Amino acid sequence: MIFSTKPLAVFALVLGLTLPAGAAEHTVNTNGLVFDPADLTINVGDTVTWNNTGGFHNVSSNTGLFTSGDPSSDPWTFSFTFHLAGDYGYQCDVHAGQGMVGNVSVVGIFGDGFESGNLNAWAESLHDDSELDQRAATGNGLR
Ligand SMILES: [Cu+2]
Repeated sequence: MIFSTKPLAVFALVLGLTLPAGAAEHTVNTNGLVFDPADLTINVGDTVTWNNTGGFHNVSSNTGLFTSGDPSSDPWTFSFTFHLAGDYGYQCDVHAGQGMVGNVSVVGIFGDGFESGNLNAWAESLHDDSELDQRAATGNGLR
Protein backbone atom coordinates (compact mmCIF):
# COMPACT_ATOMS: atom_id res chain seq x y z
CA MET A 1 0.00 0.00 0.00
CA ILE A 2 1.58 3.22 -1.14
CA PHE A 3 -0.78 5.70 0.47
CA SER A 4 -1.55 5.98 4.13
CA THR A 5 -4.73 7.76 5.22
CA LYS A 6 -2.79 10.75 6.50
CA PRO A 7 -2.02 12.32 3.09
CA LEU A 8 -5.67 11.88 2.09
CA ALA A 9 -6.80 13.73 5.20
CA VAL A 10 -4.37 16.54 4.45
CA PHE A 11 -5.62 16.69 0.86
CA ALA A 12 -9.23 16.93 2.05
CA LEU A 13 -8.29 19.71 4.42
CA VAL A 14 -6.55 21.69 1.68
CA LEU A 15 -9.51 21.13 -0.67
CA GLY A 16 -11.89 22.41 1.99
CA LEU A 17 -9.84 25.50 2.60
CA THR A 18 -9.51 26.43 -1.06
CA LEU A 19 -13.16 26.17 -2.04
CA PRO A 20 -15.10 29.45 -2.27
CA ALA A 21 -17.04 30.90 0.63
CA GLY A 22 -20.71 30.21 1.24
CA ALA A 23 -23.76 30.94 -0.85
CA ALA A 24 -24.25 34.54 -1.91
CA GLU A 25 -27.30 36.76 -2.07
CA HIS A 26 -28.14 38.74 -5.22
CA THR A 27 -30.68 41.50 -5.74
CA VAL A 28 -32.71 42.38 -8.83
CA ASN A 29 -34.93 45.46 -8.73
CA THR A 30 -37.74 46.47 -11.01
CA ASN A 31 -36.76 49.76 -12.61
CA GLY A 32 -39.51 51.18 -14.78
CA LEU A 33 -40.17 48.46 -17.35
CA VAL A 34 -36.90 46.57 -16.91
CA PHE A 35 -35.31 44.24 -14.39
CA ASP A 36 -32.05 45.64 -13.05
CA PRO A 37 -29.80 43.81 -13.62
CA ALA A 38 -31.64 41.87 -16.34
CA ASP A 39 -28.82 39.35 -16.74
CA LEU A 40 -27.23 37.82 -13.70
CA THR A 41 -24.59 35.10 -13.36
CA ILE A 42 -24.50 33.35 -10.00
CA ASN A 43 -23.13 30.19 -8.42
CA VAL A 44 -25.13 27.11 -7.57
CA GLY A 45 -26.63 27.57 -4.12
CA ASP A 46 -26.95 31.34 -4.41
CA THR A 47 -30.21 33.16 -3.76
CA VAL A 48 -31.74 35.89 -5.90
CA THR A 49 -34.17 38.37 -4.36
CA TRP A 50 -36.40 40.47 -6.62
CA ASN A 51 -37.79 43.71 -5.26
CA ASN A 52 -40.64 45.66 -6.77
CA THR A 53 -39.52 49.26 -6.44
CA GLY A 54 -42.63 50.60 -8.15
CA GLY A 55 -45.15 49.80 -10.83
CA PHE A 56 -47.47 46.87 -11.53
CA HIS A 57 -45.17 43.87 -11.94
CA ASN A 58 -44.38 40.29 -11.03
CA VAL A 59 -41.54 37.88 -11.71
CA SER A 60 -42.45 34.64 -13.44
CA SER A 61 -40.11 31.85 -14.57
CA ASN A 62 -40.43 30.97 -18.26
CA THR A 63 -40.80 27.32 -17.26
CA GLY A 64 -43.07 27.81 -14.25
CA LEU A 65 -40.31 26.92 -11.79
CA PHE A 66 -40.87 30.04 -9.71
CA THR A 67 -43.19 33.02 -9.51
CA SER A 68 -43.78 35.91 -7.19
CA GLY A 69 -47.48 35.47 -7.82
CA ASP A 70 -49.95 37.70 -9.58
CA PRO A 71 -48.68 41.10 -10.75
CA SER A 72 -49.02 43.72 -8.06
CA SER A 73 -48.15 47.35 -7.45
CA ASP A 74 -47.37 46.54 -3.81
CA PRO A 75 -43.67 46.79 -2.85
CA TRP A 76 -43.30 43.00 -2.95
CA THR A 77 -40.13 41.00 -2.43
CA PHE A 78 -39.58 37.48 -3.78
CA SER A 79 -36.58 35.18 -3.29
CA PHE A 80 -35.52 31.94 -4.97
CA THR A 81 -32.46 29.75 -4.33
CA PHE A 82 -30.97 28.02 -7.38
CA HIS A 83 -29.63 24.52 -6.72
CA LEU A 84 -28.87 23.38 -10.25
CA ALA A 85 -26.72 24.90 -13.00
CA GLY A 86 -28.47 26.22 -16.06
CA ASP A 87 -30.11 29.27 -17.58
CA TYR A 88 -33.34 30.43 -15.97
CA GLY A 89 -35.28 32.92 -18.04
CA TYR A 90 -38.08 34.90 -16.46
CA GLN A 91 -40.42 37.76 -17.22
CA CYS A 92 -42.93 40.19 -15.85
CA ASP A 93 -46.17 38.75 -17.16
CA VAL A 94 -47.65 42.20 -17.74
CA HIS A 95 -44.69 43.74 -19.55
CA ALA A 96 -42.88 40.84 -21.22
CA GLY A 97 -44.09 42.10 -24.59
CA GLN A 98 -42.37 45.39 -23.82
CA GLY A 99 -39.11 43.66 -23.04
CA MET A 100 -39.41 43.26 -19.29
CA VAL A 101 -37.53 39.96 -19.21
CA GLY A 102 -34.44 38.64 -17.48
CA ASN A 103 -32.16 35.66 -17.11
CA VAL A 104 -30.29 34.05 -14.26
CA SER A 105 -27.31 31.98 -15.40
CA VAL A 106 -26.37 29.51 -12.66
CA VAL A 107 -22.86 28.10 -12.91
CA GLY A 108 -20.83 25.58 -10.95
CA ILE A 109 -21.58 22.16 -9.58
CA PHE A 110 -21.13 22.70 -5.86
CA GLY A 111 -24.13 23.62 -3.78
CA ASP A 112 -24.83 24.83 -0.30
CA GLY A 113 -22.81 23.06 2.32
CA PHE A 114 -20.09 21.55 0.15
CA GLU A 115 -17.63 24.31 1.03
CA SER A 116 -18.01 23.44 4.68
CA GLY A 117 -16.98 19.87 3.93
CA ASN A 118 -20.47 18.58 4.60
CA LEU A 119 -21.03 16.22 1.69
CA ASN A 120 -24.51 15.27 2.89
CA ALA A 121 -25.68 18.87 2.79
CA TRP A 122 -24.17 19.26 -0.64
CA ALA A 123 -25.94 16.16 -1.91
CA GLU A 124 -29.21 17.41 -0.41
CA SER A 125 -28.83 20.65 -2.32
CA LEU A 126 -28.89 18.68 -5.57
CA HIS A 127 -32.22 17.13 -4.72
CA ASP A 128 -34.61 20.04 -4.72
CA ASP A 129 -37.72 18.22 -5.89
CA SER A 130 -39.36 21.22 -7.52
CA GLU A 131 -36.36 21.85 -9.74
CA LEU A 132 -35.88 18.21 -10.66
CA ASP A 133 -39.56 17.82 -11.49
CA GLN A 134 -39.32 20.95 -13.60
CA ARG A 135 -36.31 19.58 -15.47
CA ALA A 136 -38.19 16.39 -16.19
CA ALA A 137 -41.29 18.25 -17.35
CA THR A 138 -39.53 20.69 -19.62
CA GLY A 139 -36.55 18.68 -20.79
CA ASN A 140 -34.32 21.50 -19.58
CA GLY A 141 -31.24 19.37 -19.06
CA LEU A 142 -27.99 20.04 -17.32
CA ARG A 143 -25.48 21.76 -19.52
CU1 LIG B 1 -43.98 44.66 -15.25
